[in-house]
Amino acid sequence: RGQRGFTVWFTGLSASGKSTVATALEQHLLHIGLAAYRLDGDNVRFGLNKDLGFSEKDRNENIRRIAEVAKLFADSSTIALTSFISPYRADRQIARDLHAKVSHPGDEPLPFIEVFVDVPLEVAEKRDPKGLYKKARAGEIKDFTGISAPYEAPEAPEITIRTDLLSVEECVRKIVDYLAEKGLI
Ligand code: GGZ
Repeated sequence: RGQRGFTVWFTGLSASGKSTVATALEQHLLHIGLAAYRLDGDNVRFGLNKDLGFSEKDRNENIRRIAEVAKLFADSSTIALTSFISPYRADRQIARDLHAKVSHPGDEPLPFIEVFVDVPLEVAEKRDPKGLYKKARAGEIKDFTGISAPYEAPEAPEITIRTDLLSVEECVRKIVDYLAEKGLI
């Protein structure tokens, strides 16, 4: 049996470090010869989902489509890595349930690993690499996650990483160790 696909679903605040860790994880997986593909705002929100904004309804639809695409990648034996805020618990549950539902009779469900990129809001706000928190505080961006829109932290993520306490390499190691322990890689 060859490599099976699965989805690693990162969730966390803006500037929590999702994309940084997902990118380093992708590099690691490619380096050890596994097919991995990262979905993030840069390749999804400017293409497939360019019709969507940041209202609750649009975020629901953003995540729904991303979950469908991640599942297609996983179904093609690729490791799908998604890095979106995905602030609503119900939306992440929909993504998880979608992976549990087999597309072809007799198939195994596709594993779904939720990674909570957990940093305190103060840390993310202090990083503020794009100045978005500052704008949100000033009222120049409405519905900004953590400031004027909710972030519902996961209750039972497979993995939690603190990017303010661990290095990027240590975060990747923690995820890789989990995947190896589960026999996924
Ligand atoms: C949150 C926003 C917003 C609002 C623009 N709220 O740090 P970034 O810039 O690069 O990543 C954030 C990204 C969030 O898009 P997602 O598709 O991950 O969000 S969700 O899962 O909630 O649908 C941020 C930028 O877009 N951004 N406006 N109002 N983040």
